[in-house]
Amino acid sequence: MAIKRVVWVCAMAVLAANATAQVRVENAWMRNMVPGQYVAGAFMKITAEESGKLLGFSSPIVTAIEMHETSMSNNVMKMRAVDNVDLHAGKSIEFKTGASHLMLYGVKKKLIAGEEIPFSLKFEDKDKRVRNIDFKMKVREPFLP
Ligand SMILES: [Cu+2]
Repeated sequence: MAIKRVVWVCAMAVLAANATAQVRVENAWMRNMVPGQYVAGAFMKITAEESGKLLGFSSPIVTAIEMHETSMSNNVMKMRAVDNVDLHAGKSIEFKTGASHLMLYGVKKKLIAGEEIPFSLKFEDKDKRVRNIDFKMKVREPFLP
C-alpha cells in the first residue's frame, strides 16, 4: 500500500509541472490608480496549448477580480462580468483596453509604477481538472494608453 501511495504522489507532481506549459500568460499589466480610485483595469494575453476554460484570477493584494466583456449598445460601451472564458487549443485570448479586461476591486496597498504584483489564474483543463498558474502583473502609470 505504501508503495502505491508514493507512485500516486509522483504522478501528481508530473501533472502539476505540465500544467504550467498548458496556459501561458504574456504582457500582464494593470493600470495604477489615482487617489480616490478604487477599481483598476488589468490586461494580458493568454495562450492555451489545449482547450479548456478560464475560471478566474486572484492576487493577495486584491479583494476581488472580475473578468469583463464589453459591448456597444446605442453608442454606449457597456461591460458585464462573465464567470468563465473558453480557451481554445493553440489560440490566444487578449484582455486589452477597450475590450475584454479584468477589473480589480479593493486593491489593498499603494502601488508604484514598474512594480510587479503576484497573480494567479485558475483554469479547467481538457480533462476538467482545475489548475492554477502563477504569474506577475506589472503596474503601469494610470494615464498611458
Ligand atoms: Cu470592467
